[in-house]
Amino acid sequence: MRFRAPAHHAGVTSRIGTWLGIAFGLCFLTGLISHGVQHDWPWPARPAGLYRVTQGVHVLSGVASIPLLLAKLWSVYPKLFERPPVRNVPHALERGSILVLVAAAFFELVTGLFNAAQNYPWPFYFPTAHYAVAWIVTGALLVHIAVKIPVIRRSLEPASDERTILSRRAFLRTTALTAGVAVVTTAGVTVPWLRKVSVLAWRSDGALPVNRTAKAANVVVPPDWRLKAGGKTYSLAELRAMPQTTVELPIACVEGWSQNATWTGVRVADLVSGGDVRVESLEKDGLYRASTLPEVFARDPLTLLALRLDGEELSPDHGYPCRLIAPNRPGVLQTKWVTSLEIL
Ligand SMILES: Nc1nc2c(c(=O)[nH]1)N[C@H]1C(S)=C(S)[C@@H](COP(=O)(O)O)O[C@H]1N2
Ligand SMILES: [Mo]
Repeated sequence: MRFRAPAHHAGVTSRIGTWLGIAFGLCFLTGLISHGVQHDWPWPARPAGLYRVTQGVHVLSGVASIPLLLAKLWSVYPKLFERPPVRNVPHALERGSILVLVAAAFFELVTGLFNAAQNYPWPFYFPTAHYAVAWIVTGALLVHIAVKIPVIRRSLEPASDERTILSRRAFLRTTALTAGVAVVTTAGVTVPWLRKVSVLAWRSDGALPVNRTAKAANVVVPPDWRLKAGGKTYSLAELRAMPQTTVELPIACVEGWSQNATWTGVRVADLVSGGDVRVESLEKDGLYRASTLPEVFARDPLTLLALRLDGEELSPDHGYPCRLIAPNRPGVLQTKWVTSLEIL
């Protein structure tokens, strides 16, 4: 029998495969939630911080998957270069499905990482491509698991030789540790108490990040600015004179960062009521210039047209003169520079 390095043993591959399967499963489900929330699938307004948690899990399970996928490939790599490359039709199908799985999985992890860094060095629209390929990964993964169940079963039986067991364990431990370190060093983007140890976390200096500045969005507030809401118009002074509510709510960006802040302003329910609300901004043609606020959100007492952030008047970059802030909603739908709220 040919010698096999412990890392290349089927037992190691199966275990790492199981971890990777769990990470991908979590990533897929939370990604599906995020897609649904942005495409008018039913989604509740409470608990207020739920989306922050699901999107945090999405980004961190993706981060954990990177070292897990690399370790998994390392553990099977002698097989990837097997000769002859194709033995028969079932073998060709199996290898083909693995090729699709690996390519699609890499595509998801790499595009996800670039998106988190707000870097888009490709011609396609990230959300559509990332969403479509997620289904390819999931489909190919289910086929792969179904095909491999007998191998997985056999390989998870205890090994007999003590030395092999120890070196396999060492490889598994290193893999788990690497995945853990990857998560802990980035989790500060969304988990406040990890901010200090998250040396690789992007956007974790404690201040509320700005995703699109007023300048980038080409927003200029005209001197005669008025809010149109429910068939009436309001000046900023009139909005300030209305009953004010203060809430603590996060911005949970789809790109992975999230951060709590204290918002003060007028309840949306005091301005419009009786249906889903279209929120329009001063922005002329950005992708996120407007959003739809489903009725359950519009009548929630936590949903505000905010005029103040952390006790100060909103800065231009955070949405002056007023911006939407609602519970349990992705950052991309928390429209800044609002000009009108109209019932659809
Ligand atoms: N009009 C408008 N509103 C917008 C955006 C935008 O591009 N245009 N970006 C959104 C995104 S992606 C996020 S994460 C939040 C960020 O809010 P902040 O910049 O105040 O932190 O604003 C949202 N509101
Ligand atoms: Mo965002």
